[in-house]
Amino acid sequence: MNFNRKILTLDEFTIQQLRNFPHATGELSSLLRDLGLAAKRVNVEVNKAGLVDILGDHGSVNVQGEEVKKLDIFANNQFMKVLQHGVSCAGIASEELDDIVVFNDEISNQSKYVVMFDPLDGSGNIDVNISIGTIFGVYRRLSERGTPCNEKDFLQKGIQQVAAGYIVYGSSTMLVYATRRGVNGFTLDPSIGEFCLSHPDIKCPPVGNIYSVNHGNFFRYEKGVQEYITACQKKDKTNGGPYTQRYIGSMVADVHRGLIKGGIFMYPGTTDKPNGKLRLAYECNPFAFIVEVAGGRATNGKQRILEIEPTTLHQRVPMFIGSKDMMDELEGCLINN
Ligand code: P6P
Repeated sequence: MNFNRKILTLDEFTIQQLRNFPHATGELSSLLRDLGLAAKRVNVEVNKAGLVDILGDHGSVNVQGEEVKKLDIFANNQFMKVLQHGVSCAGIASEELDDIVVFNDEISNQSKYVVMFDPLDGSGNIDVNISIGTIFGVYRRLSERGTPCNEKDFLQKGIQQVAAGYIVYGSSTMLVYATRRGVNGFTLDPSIGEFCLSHPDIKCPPVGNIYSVNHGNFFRYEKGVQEYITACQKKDKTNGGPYTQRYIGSMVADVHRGLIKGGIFMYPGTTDKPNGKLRLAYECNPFAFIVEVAGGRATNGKQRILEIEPTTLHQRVPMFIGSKDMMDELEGCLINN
């Protein structure tokens, strides 16, 4: 084992990246460090969720009409506060909040970025100890610096993201983020309380053997999706298989696995919900940015997720994301039906 290998913390890594771009202001590096701090605070509560009265329903319902777990609220507040008290963010949008939050103070109004996040995705799994996660996307604001940010700052195409990432609170806690320069993963070392670079320059394998979809909806999917799922089931040694089906019901965990090992994750539209369930702004766009930078693809079945023109803050889109070759095969099935 190479004991001399320098372990880069998230802070050291972002500062190193900053040194590579002398003209950079450091605001993005500062924002990413702020998100890492909030993630560490959320991780503490997620890890002891079974021990304190932070489990269970909060009794309220969010804008999605879903029961809000106490950890949802805690996570939302941690990410919102750390960004509000930082120097890089003018405002946020969150899955847990009906409207945007404009920080509207002198320093925040001068900030360059806005952030959209799902503070705790997969929260339905909290009580049964299944991996959950935080997802975020960072945009350069369109509104004039020195003024409060506004709704238009939060209705940008995903292609406009300057950075995107997620935290997966799983067997270990990892923070993965992408800029246009690449995707890097950091694993939390509890002994020092720091995210340490563990997965440098992540590339999504062009093909994998895992397909991830909720089979319970099979007969409500469009024909092309049914055809692709059936093709996955028919894979064997003679045609690039066999494939395995894995579905955790926690998007962060399912997509993270595909990013690292290769594979495809699908949350298609159904006959009763043609736009599916996942939200464009703070679930689909961040992951589409990350996976595309890593060499994969992400579409709604018809166009790149990153090219979709948002119309509302919480709009839902069908989501297909993962290894390039598997996405190409899916596209063939969709076009032919
Ligand atoms: P279903 C979790 O609630 C979530 O938003 C995603 O994390 C996950 O991929 C999806 O919903 C699971 O939805 O309908 O398959 O249970």
